Amino acid sequence: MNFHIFAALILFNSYLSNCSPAPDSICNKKASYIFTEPTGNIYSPGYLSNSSYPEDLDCKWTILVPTSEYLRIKIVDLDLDEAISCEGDSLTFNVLSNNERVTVKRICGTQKPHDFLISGFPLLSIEFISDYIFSGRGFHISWSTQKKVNLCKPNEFQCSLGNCVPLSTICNGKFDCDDGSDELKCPKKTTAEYTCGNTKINPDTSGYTFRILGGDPVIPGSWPWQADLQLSIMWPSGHFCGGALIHPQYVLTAGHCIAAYPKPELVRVVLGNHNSFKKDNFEQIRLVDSIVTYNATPPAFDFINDISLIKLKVPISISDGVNPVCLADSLKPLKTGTKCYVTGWGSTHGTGNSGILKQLPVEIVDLKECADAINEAGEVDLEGKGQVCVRAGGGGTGVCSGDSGGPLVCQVDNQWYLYGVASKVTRGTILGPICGEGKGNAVYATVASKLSWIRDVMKQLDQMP
Ligand SMILES: [Ca+2]
Ligand SMILES: [Ca+2]
Ligand SMILES: [Ca+2]
Repeated sequence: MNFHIFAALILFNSYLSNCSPAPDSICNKKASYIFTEPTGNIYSPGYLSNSSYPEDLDCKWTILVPTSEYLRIKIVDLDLDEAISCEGDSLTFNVLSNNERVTVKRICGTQKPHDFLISGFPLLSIEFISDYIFSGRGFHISWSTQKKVNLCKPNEFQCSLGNCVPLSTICNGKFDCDDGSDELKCPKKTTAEYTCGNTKINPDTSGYTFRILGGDPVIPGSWPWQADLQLSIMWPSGHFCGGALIHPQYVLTAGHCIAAYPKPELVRVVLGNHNSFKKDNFEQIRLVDSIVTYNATPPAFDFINDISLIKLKVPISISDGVNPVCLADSLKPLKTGTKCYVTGWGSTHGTGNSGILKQLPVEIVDLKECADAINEAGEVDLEGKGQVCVRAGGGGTGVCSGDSGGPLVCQVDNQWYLYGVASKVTRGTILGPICGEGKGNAVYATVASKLSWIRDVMKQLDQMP
């Protein structure tokens, strides 16, 4: 073992186990079992004896990667708790970069991610944590080292997300990769025809339920512009904000959502999503080409005009469950009392259907009457046109953390128009964010006041090579 790797190991692990006992038995809070073999398997405790893993685990394994080789990780089997940010049980992959531990992937749930490569780092550390509720079958990981920086066979193309498709499918006009990356470097095609604000599957707007905090699950595909912004290192969800598809290649969201994750490579956008933990019929994953924030360069944003525009690397394909919404312009002003809808995967605080897209009917309320939701200095422009306020039905309903960036839509002449993106959905308190209190007021950044900006940015970005 050369000195550099040894020093890196010391940094990685506060205590090094001696490399002898069976890996399955090494699982205490201090030691990390170190593998130096070119291939091998790692199992969660109990996996090989068909029993679920114990509670309160913190297991660590480290794999050394020979210089100028790459480490291929395959998740052979996976059965852990599922949570939006894997806050229950989780499997985390860390590398050491400039003497700092950097997480490259965190997974949970039961949906196996594609194989992935660790390249350019001398070692990989894997950490498995379990909490006190629910244990599954666990996991089986296999690894191997290889000399080529590619996961696919010679006659295959490697998609950005890591799966392989035949070379003949590149630029054939169909999206063969989950993320559409087989159609990325192709001569530009004219954009597919579509009618904005059109739903092939109609949302259920029959009832007036008072219960996204307490909201009702939607009919899958009935809000076809709903975008799910996810942290790219997380799997299967990593949801952190919502968004609205306004063109096959553009999504609007809130500026403050992007402020937290200001680089395109940190964000993955999913259209047609319904259940955060299962693959849905209409689902299309897209990576991000660029992000532009109104009035600011991320990570800064404008509290009043809280909007960012995301350009996707590859346009989505229009389907029954994925279709852009129309942009509201000043010719369609909102009257106080208009009934509109908000949608999102935001926090439900135990009101049910966590991880499922929910809808909530809201009423447009006068901004000045909306003071309890926007009482923080510098965050409100009561005279301006940058914000619109909505009110849910009361009784602890409303939008909440995680709904930010999501759409406020109203139906005009059988078409749905985007009037705003969720900007201020919680009220900061010393106990943490509160939502759904009082009448469930929430502030949305208006779209009509930023139409010319949106069009200018799209024009500029489309002219870029
Ligand atoms: Ca658990
Ligand atoms: Ca293709
Ligand atoms: Ca899904």
